[in-house]
Order: sequence, then structure tokens, then C-alpha cells
Amino acid sequence: MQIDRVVLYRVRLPLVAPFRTSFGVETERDVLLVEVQGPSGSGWGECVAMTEPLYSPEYVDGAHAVINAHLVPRLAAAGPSLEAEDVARVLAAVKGHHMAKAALEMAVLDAGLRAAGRSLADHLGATRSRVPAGVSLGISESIDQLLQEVAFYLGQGYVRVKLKIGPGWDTEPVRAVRARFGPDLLLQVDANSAYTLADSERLAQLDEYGLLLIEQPLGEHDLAAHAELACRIATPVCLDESITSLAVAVEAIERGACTIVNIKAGRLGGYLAAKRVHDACYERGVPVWCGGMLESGLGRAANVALAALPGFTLPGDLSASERYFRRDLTAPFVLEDGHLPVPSGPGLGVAPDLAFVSEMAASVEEIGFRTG
Ligand code: OSB
Ligand code: MG
Repeated sequence: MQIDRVVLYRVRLPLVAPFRTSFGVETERDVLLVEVQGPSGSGWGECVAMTEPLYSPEYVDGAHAVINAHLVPRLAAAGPSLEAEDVARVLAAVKGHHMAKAALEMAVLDAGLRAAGRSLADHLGATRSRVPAGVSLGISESIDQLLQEVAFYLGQGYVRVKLKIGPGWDTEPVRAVRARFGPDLLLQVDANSAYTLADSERLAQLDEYGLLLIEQPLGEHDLAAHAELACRIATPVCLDESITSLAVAVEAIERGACTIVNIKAGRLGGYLAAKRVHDACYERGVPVWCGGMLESGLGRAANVALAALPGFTLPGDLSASERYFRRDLTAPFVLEDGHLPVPSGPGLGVAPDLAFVSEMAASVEEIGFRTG
């Protein structure tokens, strides 16, 4: 795979509705797209870093800067031929910045697979042609509004509901949703690290509602506290923010900090690292599911491919395009009987709508690779 240049696009996509979590409110998605271009065609990556460093230390302006100043120059220096499998090693001297690295690796992966006529799903080892769709619902204005939202998405066919929670919005919404929609609804909650171990009695009050899991109740770096909490509550603990590498995933499982893992390629440094975490969990019998970061159709295509691997036994945060955006950057992902189809075309199997990307682009930068 020869790369001649990298093009970075910043595209602002308004969300159809504000998305409120324990760490803040999102009203638009500031998407950083990476296109790698070479003689055999181009490939696309999406950086999932958010506007502010509130979910994790990364944020989109920082990712953009590190890609420009530190990552692209290393790719350019790596020589005329580069495979996706080389990208992580070439970038390894730069510490952290997993979301920035993941975006570049995703673009190289897409370019290579497109040129080879092979789908990302096949390349990763997908065993399914469609994946169940879950929906992640932000903190609402009121219980009434939340119940309406849940009813709306269940009407659309979503097979699992996740409620964002935080202090002041936890047992009441969960109780209300259970009471209204019954015991068979697949229901889980995500605290985005809003609690401490001192809240364990409050969190134990969720035990009676038969949740699939509680996601990231405590701090990102606090595996020991998660292991202690897991002993104090009946709801299975799942980690999101904490799972920053394969080593941490294995440690979290071995220490009893979680019994379920949320896999996000951006947080782990790419889809290839995400596959390795999947494999390690699969070997250990630990269920995994595919998290989301309000991706456009490009990131969504890759997430859906990843979620088609056999260890993804729980529905992911994989929703239809219209749940996020009035118009997506690709052909929209549409729910089919509560599922999303796994793209089967070469690479990501979806292409950006270039006219729409240009129309929405706040900036476009081309970085040429000097060769010879
Ligand atoms: O914690 O899973 C999370 C969105 C942005 C940042 C973090 C998270 C989320 C979501 C939304 O829960 C998942 C989605 O539908 O993309
Ligand atoms: Mg989460």
C-alpha cells in the first residue's frame, strides 16, 4: 500500500437532539475524517475524539494537532509501502493518543482492503451478516420524556436500551422504565465514571431491576475500586473508559473489576487492537459488546463489522444514522428488524458522500508525503 498524501477534514454535523451524559451535553458532532490517498486509491478513517476532553483525555483539536505534527510525519518516514498491520508499530513512539492513531490506521486499513477487494468484516473475522441494534439514551429533562423516548425507540425495533445515569438520575429513571416496559426489556445503564465507592449502597439499589450491566460506574484508573464494587452489587460491572489496552483488559478481568467489556476501537488505538481485545475476552469466556462514540456512517460501518465477530454476544451501541443525524456522511444505516446490516463491499463497504462532506467541511488540509 503506497500512500502519497493524507487529507484531513473537519466536518460539523448537528445532532438531531442534544445528548446529555454525566460529563456534559453534545449538540453537534465535530468529526475529524482522515483520507489516505495513493496510486491504488484512497481509504477513510474517522477520529472519534469528542469536542472536549470529558469522556477521556483526548479531544478533537488535540487529535488533529497530534496527527499533523507527530503521526503523519512518522507514517511518511516509514517508507514507500505501508500496511495497516504496520501502523501501530510505526506510531508507537508517540505515547497515548489512541483515537488519533486509530483514525489513521482505519484509513490505511480501508485503503488496503479496498485495493484487495476484501471487506473489513471478512478481514476481522466476522461471522454474521447483521448485528442487533441497541440505543443509548442521554439524561432527559423528565421521567415522562424518557419514557416517551424509550417507547419511540422500541417502536423502531431497537432490541436493547441503555440509559445514561449519574447522581440524581439513576434509580428513578431505571425504576420507571422497568415498570413501564416490563422485565423482558434488555436494559443497561452507563455512568461514565460519575460515582465513587462511597455510592455503592445507592448503586446496589439498582440490583432489583435486573439490568444486563452497569457500565463504568467509577473512575477510569480505579480497577481496584471496580473490583470491590463488583463484590457489593449484583448487577454485572462492565468497563468502558478503563479499557485502554489489551493489557488493561486482561488485568481488569483477572482482578474481577469487570465481567463484561465494552470494546471501542478508538479508545484502544484501532480496529486491529480491538480485535485482539475481542479475542482475549472470547478465550476467557467474557462477553463483549461494541460501544459507540456518535460516529458518522464511516465509523459506524467499521463498528458494525467489528460487532459481527463471534464474541460480541451482547447488542452494541449501534443505532441507525437517523438516531444521530438528519443526514449522514454516507448512505444512511437503516434498522432492519432491529438489526444493522454488516457492509460486505471492499474495505468499510461504505463511501463518504463527498459533496456533502465538502459542503459541511469547516476545514480541509492536504499533507503530501515526500518520496525519494
Ligand atoms: O460512554 O458509551 C459512552 C457517546 C459518546 C461518548 C461516550 C459514550 C457515548 C454513548 C453513545 O453512550 C453511544 C452511541 O450511540 O454512539
Ligand atoms: Mg460508556
